[in-house]
Amino acid sequence: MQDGVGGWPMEDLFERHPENPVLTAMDLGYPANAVLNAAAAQVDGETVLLARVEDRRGLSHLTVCRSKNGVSNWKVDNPPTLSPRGKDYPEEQWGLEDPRTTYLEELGVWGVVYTVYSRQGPQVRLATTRDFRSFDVGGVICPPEDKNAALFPRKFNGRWALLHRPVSSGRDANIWISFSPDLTQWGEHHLLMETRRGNWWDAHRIGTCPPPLETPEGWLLGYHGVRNTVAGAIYRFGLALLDLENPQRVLRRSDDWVFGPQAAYERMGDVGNVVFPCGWILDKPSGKLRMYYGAADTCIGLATANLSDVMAYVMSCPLVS
Ligand code: BMA
Repeated sequence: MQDGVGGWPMEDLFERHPENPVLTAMDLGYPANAVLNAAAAQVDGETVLLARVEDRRGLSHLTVCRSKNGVSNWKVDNPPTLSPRGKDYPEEQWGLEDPRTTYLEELGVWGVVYTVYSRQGPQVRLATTRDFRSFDVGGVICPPEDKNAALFPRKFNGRWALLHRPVSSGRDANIWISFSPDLTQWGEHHLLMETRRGNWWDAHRIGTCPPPLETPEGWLLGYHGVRNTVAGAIYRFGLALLDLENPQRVLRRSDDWVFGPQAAYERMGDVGNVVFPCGWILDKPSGKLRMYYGAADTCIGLATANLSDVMAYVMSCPLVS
């Protein structure tokens, strides 16, 4: 399964787990089409994935999957953890998608931002939870068309910060950063990073992947880049580094993608040629970073890296002037 077709197999920073895909629709214990694009957290000694599950209507909900080793024996919430709530919430009518979660130490809660999908397009909703068992579901914080949101874990000069991807019709899809005093009112919108156009791997759309990770060198930002080809879009993953105290400054950006569809389960599926990480977990004692990603919009894979290798790589990337 490991090697895909074509392409020089890169000396990947991230190593695929030999048991990939680690979670498939067959593991859910209820009928579903696909499980993909999961937020990830380490809670009370367990790996928690808040996974997007696409049902057999084509609509998605979010459900918690727990595992002691983060690889197998998933215990899956059934009924699902968060589902569209019916006619009083028309903004959710086409489903809930692609969550990212960040521990907000000051508040003692996990912030979860996810896409809610309506006739007017995708938007971002915020929920909070202490344990991934009960959730306080808040309002829509980014109106359509917006998605791919992720919170920073701490405030900057008294304001929370959010990465997200607003799009207006016919325009590029770029990463923005916004600020809020209370997680509810968001403003001070700033364009953070743009697509590179032309033949670049991140030519057509970019969006934040897992939430930014704090390191001594800066905020490690993982993002997906999309290139449209005559055979369809290819979703790959690259890195950038943001200034630690002023995250609206991009310091470095990788020219190359660091993770892309290679294995058969990434090349083939409902939407082939897609890797889409929404969560990573750092084990501080070992420095191992575990990244969970949607593969071909069908299943979930796990890839690991040493944070020190990732940082050495990102520090070798070109400076952004
Ligand atoms: C993006 C998102 C993801 C999806 C990807 C590939 O626009 O909607 O949920 O994994 O497309 O289809």
